Amino acid sequence: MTSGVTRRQLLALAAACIPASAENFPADITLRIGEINTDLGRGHSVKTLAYNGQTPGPVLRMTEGTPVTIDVVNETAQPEMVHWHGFHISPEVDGAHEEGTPMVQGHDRRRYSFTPQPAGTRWYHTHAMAGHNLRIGSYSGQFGLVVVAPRSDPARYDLEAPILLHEWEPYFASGMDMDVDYKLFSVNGKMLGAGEPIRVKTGQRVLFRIVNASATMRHRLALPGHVFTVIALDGNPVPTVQKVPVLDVSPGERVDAIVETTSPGVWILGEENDAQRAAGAGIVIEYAGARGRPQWTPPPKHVWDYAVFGDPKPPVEPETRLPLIIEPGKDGNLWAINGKSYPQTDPVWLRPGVRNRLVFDNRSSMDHPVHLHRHTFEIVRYAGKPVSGVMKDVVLVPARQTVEADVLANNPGPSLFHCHQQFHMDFGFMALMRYSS
Ligand SMILES: [Cu+2]
Repeated sequence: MTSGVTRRQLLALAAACIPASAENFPADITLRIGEINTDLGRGHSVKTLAYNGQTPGPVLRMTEGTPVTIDVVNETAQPEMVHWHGFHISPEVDGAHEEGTPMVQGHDRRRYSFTPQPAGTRWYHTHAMAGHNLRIGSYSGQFGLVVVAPRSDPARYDLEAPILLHEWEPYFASGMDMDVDYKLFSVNGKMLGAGEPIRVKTGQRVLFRIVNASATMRHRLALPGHVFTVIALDGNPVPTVQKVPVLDVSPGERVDAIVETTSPGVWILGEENDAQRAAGAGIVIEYAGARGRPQWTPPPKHVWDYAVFGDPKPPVEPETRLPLIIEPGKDGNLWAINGKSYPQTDPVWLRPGVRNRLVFDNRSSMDHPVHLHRHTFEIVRYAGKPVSGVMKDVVLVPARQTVEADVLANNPGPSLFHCHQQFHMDFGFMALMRYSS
């Protein structure tokens, strides 16, 4: 009667009888938040907060539609919060306490369980407020890439290369505590020339998954001798695949770009800005057999335009329009939305099940990368020009311009909307979107 039943099968049967609600089975992924001393290279090391002893944190791989459990172990004394950026998940696990996700208290742990969707280049990062403390929040090393694999893979490539941009040693550049600048820059946690190069061979298709994990800075990247074929923005495939010489990535944004390796040599994939590149903002791309100093030549002048990746057909008309006026705040608040600063901002009421048009009216003299949690929006008008089919979760709203984006309200619950510039978010630029009944 025992024939065919192995000890392993008996153990599996026993395990299946334990209620899954208890945290008595190991999580798929464990993230430990702790302080590290990270070596950026070139004689620089910085003390920071990071996941699993490394910055960036580990690349996490999930599959669209396959449930995942993540244990977050907070080994610091302060409350922390991991946000799953670009996921359509519930507010209890999204990672914003304003939506209702519980904080992970100091020296405590919490389990996040969700079903990842949609597929694409996503990322995870702390959602803790920083205020004037430039050692915590998104100024720290708490960020990492998540690749959510589609059930069937449309992208064809030979090599995948994550590129995570970050800065270190932040300081207040002006006396007004408004302008954060940095001494050091890194790609994948290393200053240019310090880490391992990305090793390629002639004739490959390399998929760069670029994440701007900066707390405050927009970046422009180029790779001399090559062009980028942009296939996705914020992880979502674009309707029109386009070749561009420069990628422009605002805080929170992602770009998926294919590079065909047709120019043997040793090259710098780096920031267009010379001073930032000199301070570490780049990584070496090395062809097999190539020798010599990494080469850099300035890219041609290029104006980044989301619209070139769009669909030529006009956007669909929305059911409702929601104005969001962005202005400097009053009474010590730096920023306001519709005249009020967070936490006083009025909720933005989404009509459930329909296309809601968000009208970002930036009446300030600064650009703002605005981010909506738990949803994807479609850019429908950018600085006066109609666009369609470009699906994102962060959009740069330029100074004195209006940007319109449609959100299909199909993921009920409170959803945070904020500027991804940490200093703006921390000083008023945040509101909750809610579903009307
Ligand atoms: Cu902003």
